Amino acid sequence: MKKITPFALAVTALAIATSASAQFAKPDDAVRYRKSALFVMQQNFSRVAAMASGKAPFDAKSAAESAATAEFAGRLPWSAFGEGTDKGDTRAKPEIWKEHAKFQEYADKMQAEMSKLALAAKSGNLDAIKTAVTATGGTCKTCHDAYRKE
Ligand code: ASC
Repeated sequence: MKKITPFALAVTALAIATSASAQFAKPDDAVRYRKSALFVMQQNFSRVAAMASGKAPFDAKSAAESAATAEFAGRLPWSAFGEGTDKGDTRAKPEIWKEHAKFQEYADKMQAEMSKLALAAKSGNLDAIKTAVTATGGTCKTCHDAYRKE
């Protein structure tokens, strides 16, 4: 068996530590990745929001599935806002890279509210879903107002 050298260990450790930011071959891929994840999240969130507002008939199973998918997709975009990905086909404002901690705080808040929405949808309680949709939508808007171009 081949000996595992300290160098190989160090390379592996570094690869694991940087995998979130190094998973993209080029900046355009990071932009596409985060936009795709946000689109999947938005499509699923909107489906639940339409039920909450009465624009679509309430279907508990569909609401639970959509909210769970939105919750999962909502975890994905944030690792794709690494250094050097502020250019290209993006509406992301440069402030994101200057105030990264605040941006991440908004992202965390959205994920926390989206998790509550997924729980509410799993419970099938439409009133709880309505409350959670409003809270989650508020976190979307807060971040867009600060960090998304028109
Ligand atoms: C959506 C969507 C958003 C948020 C936001 C909530 O469905 O596309 O960006 O909700 O409008 O205020």
